[in-house]
Amino acid sequence: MSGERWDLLIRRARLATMAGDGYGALDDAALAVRDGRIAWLGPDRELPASATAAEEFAADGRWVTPGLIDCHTHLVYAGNRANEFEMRLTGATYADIARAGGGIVSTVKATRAASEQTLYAQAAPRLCALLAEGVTTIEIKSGYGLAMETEAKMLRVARRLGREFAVDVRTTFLGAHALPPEFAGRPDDYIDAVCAHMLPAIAAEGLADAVDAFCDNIGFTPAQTRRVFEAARALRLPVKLHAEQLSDQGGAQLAAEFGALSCDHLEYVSEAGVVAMARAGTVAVLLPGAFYFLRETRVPPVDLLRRHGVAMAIATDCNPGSSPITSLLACLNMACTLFRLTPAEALAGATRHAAGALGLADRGILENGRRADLALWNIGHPAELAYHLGYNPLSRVIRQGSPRASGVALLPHESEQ
Ligand code: DI6
Ligand code: FE
Repeated sequence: MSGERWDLLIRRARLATMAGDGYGALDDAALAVRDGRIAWLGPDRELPASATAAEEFAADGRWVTPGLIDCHTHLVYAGNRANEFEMRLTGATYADIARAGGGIVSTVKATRAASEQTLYAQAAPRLCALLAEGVTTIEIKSGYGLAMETEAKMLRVARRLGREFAVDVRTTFLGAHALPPEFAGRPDDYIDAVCAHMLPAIAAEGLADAVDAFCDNIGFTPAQTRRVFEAARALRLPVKLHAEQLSDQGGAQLAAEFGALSCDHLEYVSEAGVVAMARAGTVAVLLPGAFYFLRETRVPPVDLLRRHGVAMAIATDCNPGSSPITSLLACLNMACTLFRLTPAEALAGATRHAAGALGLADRGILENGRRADLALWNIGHPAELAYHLGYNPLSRVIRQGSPRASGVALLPHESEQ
């Protein structure tokens, strides 16, 4: 029998496979790729002698992890809210600013006024910052248009970013993010519009992979959220929820009832909410950047989530109001320092469990048959990915089996090889 013929073979690597608990570490390992998928991995000395590869390189002991996955972002928006940052530092709260007509609605004004090209041009550098840290899959939400055409505009920009940059973009329709000014005092009428017009049209254009809502005292009620979820279900779109960020609304139970992929934030979730998520297999997406930036004091109940076996993901929540952060590695650090995750939990949260939060079974773990989305790091131990703050040890990225170059202007490490 003739030997295997691979497209790419990486030798003398250390793998953090992220399979099972911990890092799933494999020392002195090799990993082979064929047709964009992992075709073989194991101890270097067990490589089949007859196997050949079109391209081969030695990782020289560098660590290989799954490509990072940022599973919760609002990356596409116009303008910024540095003025509100200043206001909050002199006493105003996030909720005060939102109630006074600032907050999300001020970004809505800027985003509505921006052309598609402007939105693209403002989002692209943020995306580049994330890609430079080894992100290979990113979720991007709408939610700053809050009208049919402007929500579609945001999602088209997100899709375009996915075409023009070497990254997989998953889009989420977040029409129920805030009440647009023209519906002031009429939230149920706005939810009618979301369910009857906006969502069906967005779905018909293929612009959304999932549907999200903001269920909170400054967002929408559980009853309104339920209607959005029913509309999503009718269109066979999976749901996720901004749940219990500022108060406990029972959003986690509601989302679990709809088999939600994830509940995100969760600072105020109750044990009943955690139990419901565990039963439904809903991932808890923790967003330490928003907790940090809003100077919150109530941490999500990490011990409860662990005890009930709820998978925890970590994401940037990149947005102009509560988390203007474009570093997933910084969020891994904050997940450990602020929420007391272990570095292994944090890394699993940006790989395998982030994949789960997006319903993507084909990535997030190094294993035969999974996508060959890989990040190579100049580190001595994978805990360093959560340990450093403001330092980027990325060496190179392989996406679907190919070295990443196209569309990414700033991969300084690419030339090293
Ligand atoms: N919670 C958040 O953290 C973001 N959206 C949400 O519902 C913040 C969005 C913003 O302030 O612009
Ligand atoms: Fe968010």
